[in-house]
Amino acid sequence: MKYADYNLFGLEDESKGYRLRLGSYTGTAGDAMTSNNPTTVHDNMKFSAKDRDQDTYSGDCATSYAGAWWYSACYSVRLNVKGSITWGSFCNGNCHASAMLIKPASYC
Ligand SMILES: [Ca+2]
Repeated sequence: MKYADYNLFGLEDESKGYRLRLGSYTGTAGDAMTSNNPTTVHDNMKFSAKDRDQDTYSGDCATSYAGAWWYSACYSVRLNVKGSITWGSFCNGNCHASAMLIKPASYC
């Protein structure tokens, strides 16, 4: 079992496409959400769904890869795809389960 802990998990509002804003990473799984590669990064991406293509790819990542996510073009992480969980170089479709745990934080 490995983990990735981001000290901030924020989403912008609907008018900004529910853009993801992650804080600093600590963990053992690798920082796969904030890659420097613009084609696979997730931090600072808008949320795309099959009926709402907001990724940076010419095609539609959510349709091509069976699920909504904060796609770029398209991904290095997929946690909500049955039978094909992916997290960077740690697992590529061969992880058995994932969990996202989020707790409220105060802003200043
Ligand atoms: Ca697109």
